[in-house]
Amino acid sequence: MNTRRDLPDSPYLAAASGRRPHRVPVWFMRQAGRSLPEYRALRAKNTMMQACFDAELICEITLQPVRRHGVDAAILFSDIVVPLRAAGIGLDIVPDVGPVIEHPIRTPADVAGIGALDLGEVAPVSDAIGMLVGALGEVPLIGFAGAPFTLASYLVEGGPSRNHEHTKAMMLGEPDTWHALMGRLTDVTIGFLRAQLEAGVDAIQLFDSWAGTLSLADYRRFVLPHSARVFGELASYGVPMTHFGVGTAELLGAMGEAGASVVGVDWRTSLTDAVPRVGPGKALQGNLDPVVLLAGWPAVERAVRDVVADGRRAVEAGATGHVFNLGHGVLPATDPDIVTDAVALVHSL
Ligand code: 1CP
Repeated sequence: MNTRRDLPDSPYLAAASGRRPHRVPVWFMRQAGRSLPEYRALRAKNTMMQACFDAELICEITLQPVRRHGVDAAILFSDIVVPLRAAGIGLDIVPDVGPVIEHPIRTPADVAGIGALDLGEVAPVSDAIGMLVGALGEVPLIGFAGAPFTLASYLVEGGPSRNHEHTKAMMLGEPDTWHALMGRLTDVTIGFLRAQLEAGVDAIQLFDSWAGTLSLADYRRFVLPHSARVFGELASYGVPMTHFGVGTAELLGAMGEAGASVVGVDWRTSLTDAVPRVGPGKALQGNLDPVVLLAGWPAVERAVRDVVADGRRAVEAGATGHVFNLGHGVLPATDPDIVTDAVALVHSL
């Protein structure tokens, strides 16, 4: 029941698939969420987990930033831990903290206890996607999942972490347990993305937010084969696939090799410098520092113009396209009007 739409005029889909867009496409990671008063109003009446498993709420929250900002893509409202919950793992998303895991995964027995993704549990996500492709008109919908490493970091640590010490201890000290865990998480990620693709998303993004904590050698040995399996198994859908991480300047080449068509770049690396790192045949997405949006309009205007100009140079240098975005997500304290103005500025350039 693959219902994917044909959206030939979408600037996002054009830039992400190596065609020439009629304007620079822009969307923002975490464009839905706490920066929006209309989101906070809905969340006051529902927990994050209730919202993530309710088709009407998923649909409404996904549409909020599209209505308000006029962005060139919607991103499905969900969270990277939603498929883990749907695989039977006890967890919650705690306000102002993030995902918290009831029983951190530390031993081979813990790993063996991780079940498969229950597709029935994520039916509200599929239902929401069906509603969204109707409601969005010409605006494409990006589906997403967490990459195996970033999911593993939450499961092994038990929650958000600065140094990922338990995660790296398992990875380096018990490689068999590590690869078994990554194998199971890869299956869960593929299952969740496949469900979204079958329901009609127009593109996907794999968030490996915390991969930048790894050396290139460790990334290649312990992470890349698993993330490459995600892209390999989903390539036949023929949709743009973005691979994103933070602090990944040294990993950009390997992240491109994993098989995505678009590689996310954070603000630490210029888009032009990213081109030879990422290698030929890839589009770039990024890379405004999210903190700039808190610095007042003159600073925002300057930085937006710089990123658009850098994106043009990157395309001249061989990138197959540029999708304007932040280098990481919109911060909750961001004034939504600044975001709307930034979108309009990108479109005017
Ligand atoms: O209290 C609240 O209202 C919840 C805040 C919130 C929201 C709005 C969380 C908790 N997750 C989300 C939605 C979400 N998460 C989206 C869809 C919204 C959009 O982008 O417009 C997406 C794509 C994510 C993905 C996500 N969740 C990532 C990868 C992207 C990134 O920002 O790096 C990660 C690492 C998470 C975990 C997570 N969930 C929530 C928080 C606060 C966190 C981060 C915790 C940490 O710092 O480790």
